[in-house]
Amino acid sequence: MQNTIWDPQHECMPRDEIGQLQLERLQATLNRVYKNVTCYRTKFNERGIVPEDITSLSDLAKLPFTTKEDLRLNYPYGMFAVPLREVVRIHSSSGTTGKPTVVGYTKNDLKIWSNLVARFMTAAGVTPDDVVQIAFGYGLFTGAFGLHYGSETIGAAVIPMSGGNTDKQIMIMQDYKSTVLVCTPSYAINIADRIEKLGIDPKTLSLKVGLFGGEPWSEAMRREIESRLSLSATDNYGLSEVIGPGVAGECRCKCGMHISEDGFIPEIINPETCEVLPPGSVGELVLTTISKEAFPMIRYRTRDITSLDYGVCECGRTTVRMKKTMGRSDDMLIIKGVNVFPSQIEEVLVAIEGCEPHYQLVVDRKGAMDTLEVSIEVTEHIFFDEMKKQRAFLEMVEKKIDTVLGVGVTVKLVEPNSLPRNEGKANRVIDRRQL
Ligand code: DLL
Repeated sequence: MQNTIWDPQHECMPRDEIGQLQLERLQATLNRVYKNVTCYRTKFNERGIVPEDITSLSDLAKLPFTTKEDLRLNYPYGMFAVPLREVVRIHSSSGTTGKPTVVGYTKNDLKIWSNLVARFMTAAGVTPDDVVQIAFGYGLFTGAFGLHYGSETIGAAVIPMSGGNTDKQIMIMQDYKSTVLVCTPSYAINIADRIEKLGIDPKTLSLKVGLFGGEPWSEAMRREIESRLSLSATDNYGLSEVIGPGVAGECRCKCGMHISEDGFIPEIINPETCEVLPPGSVGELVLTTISKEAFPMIRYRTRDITSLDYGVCECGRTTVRMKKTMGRSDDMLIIKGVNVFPSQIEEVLVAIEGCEPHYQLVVDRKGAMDTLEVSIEVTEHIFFDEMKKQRAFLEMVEKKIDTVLGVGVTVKLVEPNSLPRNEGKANRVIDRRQL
C-alpha cells in the first residue's frame, strides 16, 4: 500500500525548521493572548514575563501552565482571544463533573482543524475513495464534527451516523459498504460483539480502516478489534481544550501518534514537581497551541500520561510521536500505594482466552486498606463451567494481574453482557473511596 502524506511540507520538515516555525508561531500567539486574554496577561505579569522575553523554544518553560481550573474560572468566554462575533463554532469538553469547558473556533480555525484531521486520517490510510461511517455522537463533543470535516476535506464520502443504535450501524455498514469506521475503541468492541451475535462474518463487510480515539486503549485491545472487525485499527488523540481530534494520529506503521508540530508544541513534565523532563521520559503531556485564533492554549496540562519519540518514522514523517497514553494522571488509581492504570489491567485481560474485553474496576477501602475488585465478563463456557474449573480460572487471572500490577486484586467473573455498555467513552472505574 502506498503511504500517502497529506501535507509533506509540514509533516516531513527537518527538525531545525520545525523549531524555527514553532518559535515564530509561538511568539505571535503569545503577543495575541497577552493583548486579548486577561487570564494570560495577569499570569504573565505575576511572573514578570512579557512575550518579548520568549526568544527560544527552551524559554517556553518560563511560562505559567494553564489548567482546567483556569477555564472554569473564566467560564464561558473569558479565555477567548477574539471577539465573539468572529467565532463561528462552539464546542465543549466531555467532562462529567461541574460546568463543562467551552471552546470556540474562528472560520480560519475550522479550516486548520479540518486539515489537521485530514492529515492523520490520510496517515492512517483514508483516501477520497473511502466511505467513512462516523459513529461518534454529534453534538458538543468535538469527535464527530472533527472527523466529519476531516473526511470531507480529503474528499471521502461521510455517513454522519452518530453514536448508538448498533443494529442500524451494522445495517448501514453492510448496505452502504462503509470502508472506514470512526468511534471510540470501546464502542468498536460493542459493534464487534453485536456483529458476532448476529452471525455476520466481518470479512463480508467492506471495512478497511478503523480510526479510534477519545479514550485510552491497549495494544491487546487493538489486536482484538482488528481480528473481530477485520480492519486496520489506528489510534488518534486530541482534546477539546486544545482543538479536539487532530492533535496526533498514527500512520500505518502504528508506532506512536504523530503530533502535528506546526500546530502544537508538546512538552512532558513530572506531574508532581512540574519540572520539564528530557525526551523519552514518561510523564504528563503539556500542549501549547501555535496556530489557533479563537482559543489559544499556553502550556495546557492535559493530565494524559505518555512519552515522546523524536526519531524519524519509517513512513518518512519527521514529526514527534507520542506513545499510546497510559491514561490520565487523574484516572490513575493508587491502590495500597501502588500506581495502577486501568489500561494495564485491560492489557492482561484481553490476552486471556475466555475473558471478554468488558471489565469494571471497583476500588474501595476496608478499614485502612484499599481494595480493588475487577469484574470481568467471561464466555458462557467459563461462566457455566463446574466450580472447580472456574475457581482455577479465577485464580489464574488474579495471579496474572497481580504479577503485572504488583498489587493483589479480587477477581469476580460475571456473565456475558452483564456489565454496562457505552456508546461513547467507556466508564470502567468506580472509586467508592470518593463517595
Ligand atoms: O476526546 C477529542 C477526541 C475525539 C480525540 C475523538 C480523538 C477522537 P475530550 O472529550 O475533550 O476530547 O477528551 C479529551 O480524552 O485528555 C484524553 O484523556 C482522552 N483521549 C482522547 N483521545 C485519546 C486517545 C476528545 N487516543 C481526553 N488515547 C484526553 C487515550 C485519549 N486517551
